Amino acid sequence: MKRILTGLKPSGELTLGSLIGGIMGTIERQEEYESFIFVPDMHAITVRQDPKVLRERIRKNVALYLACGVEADKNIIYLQSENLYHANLSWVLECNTYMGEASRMTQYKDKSSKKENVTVGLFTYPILMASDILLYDADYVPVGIDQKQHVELARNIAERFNKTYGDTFKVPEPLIPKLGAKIMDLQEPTKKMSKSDDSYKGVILLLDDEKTIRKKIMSAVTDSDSKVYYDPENKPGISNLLTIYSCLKKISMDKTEEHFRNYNYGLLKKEVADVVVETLSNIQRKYNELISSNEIDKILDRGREITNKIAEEKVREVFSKVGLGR
Ligand code: ATP
Ligand code: LTN
Repeated sequence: MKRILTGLKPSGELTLGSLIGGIMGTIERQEEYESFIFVPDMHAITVRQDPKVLRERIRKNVALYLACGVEADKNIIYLQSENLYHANLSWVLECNTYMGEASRMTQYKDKSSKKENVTVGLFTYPILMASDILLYDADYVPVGIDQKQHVELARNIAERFNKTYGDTFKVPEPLIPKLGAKIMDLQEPTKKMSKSDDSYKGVILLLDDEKTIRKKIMSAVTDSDSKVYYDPENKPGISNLLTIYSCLKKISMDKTEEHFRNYNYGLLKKEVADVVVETLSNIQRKYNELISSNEIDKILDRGREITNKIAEEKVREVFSKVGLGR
């Protein structure tokens, strides 16, 4: 059985973008693949986090995975920080990654140019991500377009390591959704909807209430034309709303365009808001049941046990090939 692996950082509240670009791809494939879904909490501390808030978010993330439709018995769900092998392997991979290739990561360039006090962790972040993936010999990694370059780095590291030390890692493939790989900010539709934004005005959070969701969608930035059709270049706002509708309804863009052909912008927004509210209220109902239950701990204990065994074996093999230890 092929393996699929993905993670959503607990660095902010999860958004509609994290659902469509990150988690939906895994949910759709959970029947046919062996899936590994984890919370990359160590990735979250590349920027300063409030420890109490971070801990709460980790739990929230797991509850949201489950509420979104990840089934606990069909998937292995775990926390990155509960498996010390992630950071162990990451060190060896860092020593097999060149400054040049790590420096080319556009997310690092973007994020570091906007911040002061940039940490070394923000720079080495993609190598820890490579470790997350390579530890488990994942075949596929469903991610949004922003993470594609990181998965490519993981591929390069794996190929180089295999060439130098002999076959050790599976070379993973990114799985980018054809539609919805980049859900845009509703206020600035040329920019990714991001949970680490300062303002959540254009960002739909998975736990937003109905009134907030409707308000955000009804005030989404559009254009001065009045026709509804998909053209991300010239009509980014409208195209983003159509994409959200099409992904959540699981219908093609052709069918979506057809459906909205004679709509005005106000009516389009209302119907998009209806489908978002319906999707998120179902998720929130399940989330509320789960968040205070002890089911989450049971699931994470099982995940910790399974993944530690797999990872230990891989790290032993790597250490031995590199010549570490006795
Ligand atoms: P940030 O929002 O802080 O930049 P992130 O969105 O990269 O972080 P995650 O929530 O961990 O962080 O992302 C989880 C997955 O969801 C990744 O595969 C990412 O590519 C995808 N994703 C996140 N935002 C979007 C978006 N707006 N559109 C499509 N996919 C997204
Ligand atoms: N870098 C990703 C989160 C992440 C991830 C991973 C995704 C960390 N490790 C491994 C897929 C596979 C992000 O910022 N969204």
